[in-house]
Amino acid sequence: MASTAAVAAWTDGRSRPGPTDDRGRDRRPPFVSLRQVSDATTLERHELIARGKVREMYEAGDRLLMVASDRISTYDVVHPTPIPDKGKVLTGLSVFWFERTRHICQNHMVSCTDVPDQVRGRALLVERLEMVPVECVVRGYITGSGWTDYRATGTVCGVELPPGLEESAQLPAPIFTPATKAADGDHDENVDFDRAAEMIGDRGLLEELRRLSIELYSFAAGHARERGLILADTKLEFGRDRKGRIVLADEVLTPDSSRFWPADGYAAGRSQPSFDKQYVRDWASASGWDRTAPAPALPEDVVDGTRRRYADAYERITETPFATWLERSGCG
Ligand code: Q0N
Repeated sequence: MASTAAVAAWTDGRSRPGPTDDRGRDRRPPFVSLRQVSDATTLERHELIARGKVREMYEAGDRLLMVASDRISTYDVVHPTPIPDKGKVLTGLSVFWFERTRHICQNHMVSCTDVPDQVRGRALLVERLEMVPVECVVRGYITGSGWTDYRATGTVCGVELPPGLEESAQLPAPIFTPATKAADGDHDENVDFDRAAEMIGDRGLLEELRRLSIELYSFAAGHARERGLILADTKLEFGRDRKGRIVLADEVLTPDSSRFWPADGYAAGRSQPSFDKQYVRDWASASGWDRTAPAPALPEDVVDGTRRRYADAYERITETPFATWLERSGCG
């Protein structure tokens, strides 16, 4: 895990000059250090085993504790200002999907209540697995790195697509486009099926993961579409338990692992606004930030607007008040 690099990315000093006003004053919002970010969690009684940009994994006996923070990233850089409740929304959404997709695949969730008070509502106790070192991406629409690769080659991860697709177009059928962590540990690299099969050393396993991934995507995309959201794509991770069974892991079908677009106003031929982050991206672009670390602190109205969008996403997808999650997980 690239923990040092990931932490450095959001604690960097401000070495580069930023935008200035007409009298040469720095227009950037004040830099907020890591220590001021409310949820830079350290759980005293649990060993940290992995830290991502916005999540941490801790040891918990023979199990693991997966903790979602309130940190938010845009353009791959984490902002110093947390979005209150974001970690709880993402955890509540993962639990919703874990419970709704059991008929398709077993998953690693053990409990959402048997967790330390400090992280209650945004942590899950999970089964410890042997992870399959491939990110299982399913795309129903052509965007992001898929769109970049398609424009260059007419294919994505070796999957040939019809000519003449427009940006954000729906694909004739969802496609499986595996990715692996690049050498820098930070970026994902698209790979074709053969390469991914070689990396995990078991072609039959990858065929089964492709089948499960497409089934999970199709189920979730149908559910989302009935509630006014397009699920453009999603990234899934799997592992194997002690009995060798395939188990769905990580977070699932959250705005951090998937692209949700409002169906209202969707049109191919351009990029689509993200349901959750567009507010932050629009503000960040207008602020003059050049999209390199450190990311600017976010003003209160952007934080509040984004927080509302995350809660809305939870309520739209689950058709349940967000307060129900807070009560169920013991925060209420
Ligand atoms: C694991 N990662 C990568 C959380 C997610 N059930 C599991 N058993 C063993 N290892 C893992 C899981 C899971 N899920 C997965 N690292 C360890 C993604 N992480 C990054 C940090 O936060």
